[in-house]
Amino acid sequence: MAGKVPPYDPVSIEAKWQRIWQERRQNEVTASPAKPKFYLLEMLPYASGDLHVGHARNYTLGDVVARFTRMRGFNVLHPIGWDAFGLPAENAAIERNVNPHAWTEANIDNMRRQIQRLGVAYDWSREIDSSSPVYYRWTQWLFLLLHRKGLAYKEAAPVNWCPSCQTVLANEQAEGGVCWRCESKVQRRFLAQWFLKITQYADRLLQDLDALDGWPERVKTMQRNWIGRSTGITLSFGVAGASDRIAVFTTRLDTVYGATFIALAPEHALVEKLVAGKPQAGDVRRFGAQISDKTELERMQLVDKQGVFTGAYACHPLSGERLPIWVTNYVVAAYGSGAVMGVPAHDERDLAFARRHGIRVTSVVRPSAEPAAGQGGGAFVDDGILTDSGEYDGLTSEQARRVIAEDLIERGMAQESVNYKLRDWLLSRQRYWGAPIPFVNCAQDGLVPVPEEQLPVMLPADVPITGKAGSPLEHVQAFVNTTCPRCGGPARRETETMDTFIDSSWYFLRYLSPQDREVPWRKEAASYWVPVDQYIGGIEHAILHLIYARFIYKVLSDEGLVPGQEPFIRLFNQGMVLGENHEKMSKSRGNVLGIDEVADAYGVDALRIFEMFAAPPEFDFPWSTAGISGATRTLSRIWRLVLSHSARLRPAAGPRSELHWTAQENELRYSVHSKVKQIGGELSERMHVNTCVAAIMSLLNELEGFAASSAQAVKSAAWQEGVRTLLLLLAPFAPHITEELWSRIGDSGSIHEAPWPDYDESALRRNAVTIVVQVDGRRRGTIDVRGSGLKRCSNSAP
Ligand code: ANZ
Repeated sequence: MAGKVPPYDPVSIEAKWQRIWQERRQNEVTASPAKPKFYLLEMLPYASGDLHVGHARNYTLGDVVARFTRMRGFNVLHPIGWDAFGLPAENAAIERNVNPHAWTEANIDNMRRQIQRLGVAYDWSREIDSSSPVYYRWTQWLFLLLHRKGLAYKEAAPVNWCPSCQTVLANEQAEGGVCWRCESKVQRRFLAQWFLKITQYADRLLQDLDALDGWPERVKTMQRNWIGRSTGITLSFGVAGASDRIAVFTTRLDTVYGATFIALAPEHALVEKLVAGKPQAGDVRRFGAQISDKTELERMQLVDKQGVFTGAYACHPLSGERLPIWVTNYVVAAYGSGAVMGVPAHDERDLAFARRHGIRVTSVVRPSAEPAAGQGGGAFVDDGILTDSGEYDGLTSEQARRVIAEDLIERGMAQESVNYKLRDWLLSRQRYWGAPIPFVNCAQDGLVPVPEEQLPVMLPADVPITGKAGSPLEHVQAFVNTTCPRCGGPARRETETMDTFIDSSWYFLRYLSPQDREVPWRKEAASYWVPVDQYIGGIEHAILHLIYARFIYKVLSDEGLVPGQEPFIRLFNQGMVLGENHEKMSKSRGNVLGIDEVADAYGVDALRIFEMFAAPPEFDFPWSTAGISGATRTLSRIWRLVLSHSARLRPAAGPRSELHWTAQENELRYSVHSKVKQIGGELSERMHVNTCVAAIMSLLNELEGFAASSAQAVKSAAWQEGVRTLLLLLAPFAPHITEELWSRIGDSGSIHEAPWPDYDESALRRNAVTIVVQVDGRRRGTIDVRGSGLKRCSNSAP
């Protein structure tokens, strides 16, 4: 009785429903304490232009979870906005002479259109833009709060300088000695800069990771390593012939008898004093000047361990031996005390250095198990048994570390100490397109914060941007010249802007009260909505963004402004979509596939289905034209299946479980309900969207098979229930086609507001009984009885 089915035309259906959803403001939510909440968030996108199919995967993944969770009765907050400040806009201004504001707005308009086209159920009434004054006013407020709490300070310090971006970079942005954005080699400069004291939170940032069970282990490990907590001993060596002492930090006090030299960072405070009047002074100064442009990280990674002798000696605190003091390129000033006891026999870096400069190598730890396996001329870096270590001979490394520490501490020559690799967050940028730092410089009062009621400090428009060193704001007299809020005298504004990572460190709170002019967010809204229940974003943010956001959240928590200690309960890192050639998508490789292109050709429901199905969501997968065509075919089959029988699929009356089912119907119901159970479980516990789509496709096969099995089949309530369930299960994945079909089979409300189907436990019991048939006491065969009918008989061999 199949009627004539119109062709599936995704493009018109998708546009139609997007318009209707928007008119109905269907995805807008309000806090309602009676309902359980779920805050779902994808990481704030850079407003950098076009979106490709890789972005589509990220937003679709979030959307599937959001729509599913909504159908399950949760009040789901799913917002979006734009990380709109930053270098790309400014670089576009330099390269193409466009206005950064206009460039950013155009990008946002385009990206908003593309994301809307994907059909993601965002609450658009909460959209934020970090470059708008209504937003950055609160970024400035946050900065003043940090300052008030003693967590923001200005200090002259060696900084990472990117010669191409013409700005300083935080350590996190200069990993490996290259700029995180343009990959230029980073230089070292000495400049007065604003810092945030993230180091004060190092222990909490570390400890609280343990309880984040919903985070990937990999990300937690990356954060632990980045914080780099190291416990050891700081002990001091006297300088021969002087009253000075050199403190060194070591984690291997057991090797102390093997120390044969002292290595200092070129910036170490004693260097000048040690070389004063010595013939080595010139060499030492030249060496210092030559390596001063190397960043901390670069120095740590140097292959070539170089140095110069200072001419001075230190006294070993236990053996009394004289140890030459060297200035080296591999000891960094900002870690520990900027000085190291060199133990070449047990440390690779020290060994490389000692070999190069003819320094003695004294082994003091031998392997506990003989013979030493595969030492091969390198340093013996493992723990072992002490030798040539005076009264400590024979102790294990572990015992020796404890005992020697106790002895030295008692003699006042050492103390326990903890060091961190984590550095304070360098916040100021010599750039235009960012939130101005709300401080002024007054000849009389020094650095004075701008009072809160005067915020925002507006970023002036129409500023010439040349890309030359120095902040563009320096040249805008109307901006720079102001009055001191304290004494009313003339003052100059700070002309630097903030690192954009501060914008994204708190944005998820602004979604709670995006238009509020009185407060950054309403406390009641925060206590209802936060923390974020599920956060989704790329692994590239494992350190930078996620550590900054955790830090800021802890500060806000200490102020009583947010509940709990952690902003993101669960974190998911989605994989990338590679080009069809299996390479990372990039403009230079020419393999970028835009959302519009694909949506025009196949529709976005097909795009969504394909991307969810192609691989487990944490894995990368290559784009596949065959794959997306397959997705379109699947959707067309569903279209035909439903519309061929739409009259039969109207909302049914009466509880299904009271009906009497045939064996074939029982089989079908078993399939339907086990899929409901499976998909619900997958989506709420993991995010195995790919197996969900596979289950939906197998259900489609069964429903088609059932319909074709007899002319009467489509009259079956079990089949009708199956098809309606199929649409409900598919709704989060393919929201447009399911909405269209739902409306065509006569359901009045939106499918996305329908409840997620429950599974019927009784349908999951297969009611199978195996009856053994015996004749004259001999087994003759078995009969499987399932549900209400005979299923299968088998005969044993006679
Ligand atoms: C002597 C020694 C002997 C060391 C040995 C290691 C092995 P982590 O775990 O990373 O904290 N060190 C200390 N300060 C340094 C600095 N400013 N620049 C470069 N290296 C520095 O590493 C601690 C070890 O790093 C310390 O222990 C010190 O070398 C070195 F067989 O002291 B050790």
